[in-house]
Amino acid sequence: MTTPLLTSLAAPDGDRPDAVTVGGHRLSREDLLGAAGAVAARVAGAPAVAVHASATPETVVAVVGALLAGVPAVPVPPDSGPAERAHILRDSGAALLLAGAGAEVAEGPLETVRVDPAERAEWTKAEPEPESAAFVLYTSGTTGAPKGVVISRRAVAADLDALAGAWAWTAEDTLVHGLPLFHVHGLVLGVLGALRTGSRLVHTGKPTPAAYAAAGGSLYFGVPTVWNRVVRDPDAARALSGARLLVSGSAPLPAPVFRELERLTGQRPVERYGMTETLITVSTRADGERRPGSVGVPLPGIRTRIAAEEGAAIGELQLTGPTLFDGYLGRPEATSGAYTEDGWFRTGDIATVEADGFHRIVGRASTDMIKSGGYRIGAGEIENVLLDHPAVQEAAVVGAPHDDLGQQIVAYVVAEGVTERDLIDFVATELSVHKRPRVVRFLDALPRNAMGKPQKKLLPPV
Ligand code: MCA
Ligand code: AMP
Repeated sequence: MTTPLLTSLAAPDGDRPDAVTVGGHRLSREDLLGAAGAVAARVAGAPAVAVHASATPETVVAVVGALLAGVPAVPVPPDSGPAERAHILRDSGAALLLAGAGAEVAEGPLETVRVDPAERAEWTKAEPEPESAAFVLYTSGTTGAPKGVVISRRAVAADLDALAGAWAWTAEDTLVHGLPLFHVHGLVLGVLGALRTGSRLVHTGKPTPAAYAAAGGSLYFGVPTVWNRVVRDPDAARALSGARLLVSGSAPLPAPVFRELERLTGQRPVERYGMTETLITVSTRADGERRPGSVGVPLPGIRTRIAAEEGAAIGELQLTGPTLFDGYLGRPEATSGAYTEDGWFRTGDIATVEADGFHRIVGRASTDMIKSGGYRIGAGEIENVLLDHPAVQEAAVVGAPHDDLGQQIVAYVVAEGVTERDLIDFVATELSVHKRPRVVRFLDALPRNAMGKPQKKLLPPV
């Protein structure tokens, strides 16, 4: 039986002044609970609350405050462009926007409530039902605008407990990372995981090799791009030799980066696999073997299967278990489409399972889902913005292999009287900065099949 999400949040005896450090600002657990209590009092009863999710202590206080009050938190990427932001605020049904005093928040439809980490108020109400929503996290599909993924308190608690077991993650640890606070990786694992296990948290603001090296942690989280940058800075990498566990996830960790990490730090990184919709479901373990290119075994409670053609060993990875989401907000058809008839979640990832149960993720079923720097980006969302530009007649967006980012966003367009820079900047005016194409290629026409459907596989290489 999973304990409620926030039960272990209260300050233990001998509360540390630096239980949570974000960008150099320190909070004890008592500080955090007091400030979050003040937020809870303000937001209680709201259907949902948006959070301007910059990498600041205010974001941590806002999210914990919403969780105390039982109000689903909707993190809004702080760099999101107007179209994306307006969509998230409207679609989520959020009644308020929480932001730090110093945050520049664009005028919008919602009242902005300023969060002050120095405020104190006691919150004494009972913990909300485990089945109630903790978060609505917006994530891209292959087409259209991002969908709100509803995640229950029970799913979060179950996932964090499973990970704590797999990684031997305890209150003795100091977790270090600098990932964004609006996704599962940085926010759910990287903040709530530290709070639930009781470990200290050092958020470095940005996930730079120098900041990781200086933080002196025992447990480090990074996306493969972060680990790639760490191994390119051998002094920073060597400074991590004393850590207990280096964990990679959100995208495939290239085998050469795995080996370089081992050479420079003396440790083989733990790789784990997850999705916004499922949380983390498969991982190598602190007490188990870690292999390059392998994400390990299902966490306790998770069942996996490969939906392969008769006789084939490779196919779509499908899952069931207690960490799965409750559906896409307001989209019953998209939700049911994400499941098989017999109730398994279709990840859209292509995988294979070795004889000893180790899982390898070998690709995505759809070329329209891009992973760049660990960010999930839908090709369709960018194509729609490009097509809104008056000079663009046709657009096809793909993820092309990239040494540092895993994939980079490349847009192929049929357009006249416009430059590459114009189009990159145009996308950035509507969507998050990381959704900008890195490269724009101009074509006379998109390759199409006999039915007139664009053929992305026939696009010329970058
Ligand atoms: C970027 N830049 C550009 C362009 N794109 N400039 C001109 N044109 C462009 N098209 C700028 C950036 O704004 C930045 O500028 C500079 O170039 C470098 O950008 P970049 O190479 O992207 O590096 P970065 O800004 O240092 O970011 C790398 C990063 C970041 C830190 C690894 O991608 C990141 O935080 N990724 C984490 C994503 C994540 O948390 N995903 C988890 C999803 P300037 O330097 O001026 O800012 S959750 C998930 O996946 C599941 C559940 C799971 O399994 O975890
Ligand atoms: P997101 O919803 O942003 O969390 O992205 C989920 C996707 O990230 C998955 O469907 C996978 O394609 C990818 N992913 C996450 N972790 C890994 C990993 N360790 N190896 C390969 N792909 C991963």
